[in-house]
Amino acid sequence: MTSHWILGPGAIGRLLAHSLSSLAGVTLIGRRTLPEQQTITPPEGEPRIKHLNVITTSQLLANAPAPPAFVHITTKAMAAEAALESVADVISSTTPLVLWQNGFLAQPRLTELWPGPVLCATTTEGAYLTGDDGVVHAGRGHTFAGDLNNRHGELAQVVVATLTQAGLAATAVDDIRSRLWQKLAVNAAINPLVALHGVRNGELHDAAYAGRVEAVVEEVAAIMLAEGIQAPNGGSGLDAWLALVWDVIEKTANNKASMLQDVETKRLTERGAILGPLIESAERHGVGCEVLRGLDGELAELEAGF
Ligand code: KPL
Repeated sequence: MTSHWILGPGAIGRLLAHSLSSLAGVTLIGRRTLPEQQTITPPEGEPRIKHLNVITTSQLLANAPAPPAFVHITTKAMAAEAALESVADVISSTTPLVLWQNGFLAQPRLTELWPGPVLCATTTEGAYLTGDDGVVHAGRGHTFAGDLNNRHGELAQVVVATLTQAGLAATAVDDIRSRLWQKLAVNAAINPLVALHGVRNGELHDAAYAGRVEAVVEEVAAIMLAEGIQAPNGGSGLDAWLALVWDVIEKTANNKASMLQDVETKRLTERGAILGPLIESAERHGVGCEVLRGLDGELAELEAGF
């Protein structure tokens, strides 16, 4: 049986563990002890309890199981590198990694750092935790996977075939970099504003926020152009980016965005992985980014109080 290690027992990590456990050996690894009896509530149907192999990093290091065929990293962006470091001594340096982070921070760093193949995944699967022993698979989505240098297409095919067989529809792509930046653009337009104002995504339509959304998207569209990222849905320029952002806001109107959830629970946000690459790119290309810098500063101030 192929074995998959999953570093990071958050919502996506646990969804992945439940899904893959029917066809592969799965070890779910976290920093603290979690129950082995884990419940998943699928989008359709009743909650199901499963026994998962859930262990802490210290337990893994003290008594490492056979090395895995794949390591999935499902931590927050800023914790991905440390998560990999924590198991690097007990896996082969040729082990393929699959990175599931938001933004564009962990992906280029680990692609450069890790000698083995590094795939990146971006998903629209909806999932949230209900406690230490439960995850709700709130909505089915789609996962795209590929590597930043397009050198591991066959491996990406293997991974997406496994995911699809496990019930998580997935496609291998040769433009994962653009897809990660497109998701980052949407996250930058929604996450900081809802987190700072404590509102659900749909409230960004209100007159109090709509202008700020458009100001962010204006900067983001100029950065994407400079960075050579294709505008979404075959469109071009600012209008295409605005249409995408408003469409996501509409479709996720009732969502509490991930950054708002972080702020509410006084956890550090992913601003470094979402706003960081945009600001860095703007500076590199000489494009204005005062609005993005302002949001980053406001979030930094908020986080300083945690
Ligand atoms: O991906 C999201 C998030 O919450 O991080 C968005 C698109 C903003 C939906 O809530």
